[in-house]
Amino acid sequence: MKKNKKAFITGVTGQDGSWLADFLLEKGYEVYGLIRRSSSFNTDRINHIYQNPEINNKRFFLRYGDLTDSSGLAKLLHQIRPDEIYNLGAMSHVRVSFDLPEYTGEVTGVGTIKILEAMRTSSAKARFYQASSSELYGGMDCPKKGYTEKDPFYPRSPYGVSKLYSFWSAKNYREAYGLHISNGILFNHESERRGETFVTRKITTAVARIKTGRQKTLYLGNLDAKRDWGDAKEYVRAMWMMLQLKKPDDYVIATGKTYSVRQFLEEAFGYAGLDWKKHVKFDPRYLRPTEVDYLLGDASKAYRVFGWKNQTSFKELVHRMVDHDMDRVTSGEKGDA
Ligand code: NAP
Ligand code: F7E
Repeated sequence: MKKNKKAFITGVTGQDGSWLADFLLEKGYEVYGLIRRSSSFNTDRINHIYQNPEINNKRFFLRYGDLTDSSGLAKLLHQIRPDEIYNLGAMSHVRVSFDLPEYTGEVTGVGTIKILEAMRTSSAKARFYQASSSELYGGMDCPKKGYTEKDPFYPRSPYGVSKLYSFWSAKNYREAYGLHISNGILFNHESERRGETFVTRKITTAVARIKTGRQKTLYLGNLDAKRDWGDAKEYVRAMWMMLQLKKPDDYVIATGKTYSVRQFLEEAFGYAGLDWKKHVKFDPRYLRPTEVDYLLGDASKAYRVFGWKNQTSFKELVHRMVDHDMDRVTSGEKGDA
């Protein structure tokens, strides 16, 4: 009988990790997720898996660890011997990275070397996915059709700089040791599981609270920034597709369309029958010392090589998130989807 493939996911409690765990379990994988010890529960996004006795401890396993703890990572990879490793763990908030630059470097940058080293010494046959980001580009001199894998990087935050270190570490380990390592350069992707401090979910949560009389005002920073926003559920599929290729490489994953934060506001509030101008106020605390003004990605290489293409439109994504938050607020539910 053919054995199930084993996947190891760092960041399994995050937006992407949780969607990826769903996706891989559906495909028949055994999934091992790295979880940080926390004084309160942080498993909202994976409770539906964790609390399912048919899956938990049969094909889904949580293991304590941290990207700053190399010996723990090495021990886990040695025990699990995964076929695929998805390095999604990170201090992923760009604004917060200006407050915690050193910590962000430790986790989002050096953490990648720690898990790459653990892989090299104990699971060299595994395939490795590195969660790289459109923040690498920095938003300047964007080509008309969007950034491709060939465009230069110019990160504009400690988060972006840390991801740059990880991107090049992943590439270097691929070239130096012949390992199967791919970078997915993913542009912003959102969903009903997006953290509530990122702008899209902050808006859709506020729409639901304002609509039901639970909140009056939404405080935001720069409304002019433009982002290429896609659907996280589709983006985790691209991660998996990259690891199924014979040859590792780096790929942009994006929709090829860009919208401003203001346009997101118009769509989300408008969908709920509200006028955003009556509710949104400016708060300079949400500005960044250096902003990424404009992001647009060109994912034609991913389409050409493995047939990946964005399916969900901007409108569909915004409406899905508003619908979810309306349901959540009206049913008094606390956690994420
Ligand atoms: P997220 O929701 O913020 O999740 C981050 C995950 O990393 C959480 O599970 C978190 O655990 C974990 N983590 C944080 N510090 C850690 C540490 N020291 N050791 C181990 N795990 C740690 O992020 P996401 O949106 O799912 O993004 C997934 C990855 O893709 C991240 O690397 C992010 O930087 C990158 N990325 C995201 C986007 C996007 O638009 N979403 C685009 C490009 C790249 P806790 O739950 O314990 O905090
Ligand atoms: O900001 C502006 C803000 O924090 C988007 C991460 O997943 O995607 C994400 O990083 C834009 C920025 O995402 C608020 O200034 C205005 O221009 O939702 P965000 P991000 O910075 O693009 C990339 C690809 C990643 O890799 C990251 O991990 O919205 N904005 N007012 C605001 N942003 C926030 N968070 N909060 C505001 O109140």
